[in-house]
Amino acid sequence: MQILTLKEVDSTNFYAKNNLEALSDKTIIQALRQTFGHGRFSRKWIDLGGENLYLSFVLKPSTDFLESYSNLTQYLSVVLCEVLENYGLKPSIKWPNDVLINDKKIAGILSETVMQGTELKGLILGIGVNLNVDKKDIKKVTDKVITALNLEINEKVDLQNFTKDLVAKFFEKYDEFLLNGFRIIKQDYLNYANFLNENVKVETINGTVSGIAASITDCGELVLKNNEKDLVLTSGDIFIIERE
Ligand code: BT5
Repeated sequence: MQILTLKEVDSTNFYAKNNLEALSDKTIIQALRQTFGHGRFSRKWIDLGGENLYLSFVLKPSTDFLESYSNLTQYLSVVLCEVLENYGLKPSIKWPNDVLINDKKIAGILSETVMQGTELKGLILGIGVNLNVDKKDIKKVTDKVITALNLEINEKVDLQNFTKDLVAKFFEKYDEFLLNGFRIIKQDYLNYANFLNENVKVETINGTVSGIAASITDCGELVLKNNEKDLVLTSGDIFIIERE
């Protein structure tokens, strides 16, 4: 495992994709600044200063696509919650993989798959975590209530130590996770889940659906009860949790 640190880059995910051939399995690309960070569906990941975490795991597990690869974002969200707990916090997960502190978003995870025909060339698993943000810059993210680790614990966070802990914890159970899939982290994931039994609205590629978030399957899918029908959602985005 190797960490490659860049002073500034458009996006660590772009860098990893553009240099994929030359990068070996389990390389980490970390940037101190990111000028064009992105999330899912072309959304932006905003750089809130140089002491935050922006990195991508370059993973080249095999040329076939295993089901567990599509749950790596959920695996990483559990790993991140465990690291945040060491700072005395109570993190939660909003399906599928947003990590929140007191309902405020502190991190984002983005997985991108590089295929050549039917052959898997690699998986790029990007993560951004707000570690040290000036209070006045929090409002730079206008469409969401967000937070940063330093604001939650009232002290500066050491970027290097945080990175080391996150990366070490990620690789602790990574090989086991690839072999066994979501079911080995399901209980941990459920312990962090903040949406079960709530009324939720989920944006999917086929439109918005709503219902009660009833459960999570052994594959990490969300089961939504909607007029007595069960909808099983494999991708999407909870954007509203309607608490009574
Ligand atoms: C994500 O997308 O949350 C995944 C973000 C992944 C960022 C990392 S940074 C390293 C690597 N390189 C990249 O280019 N990307 C990855 P999504 O679920 O689509 O959420 C995006 C939304 O998060 C935005 O629309 C904003 O509402 C919010 N957001 C943007 N910047 C944020 C920040 N710094 N902190 C908290 N929320 C933010």
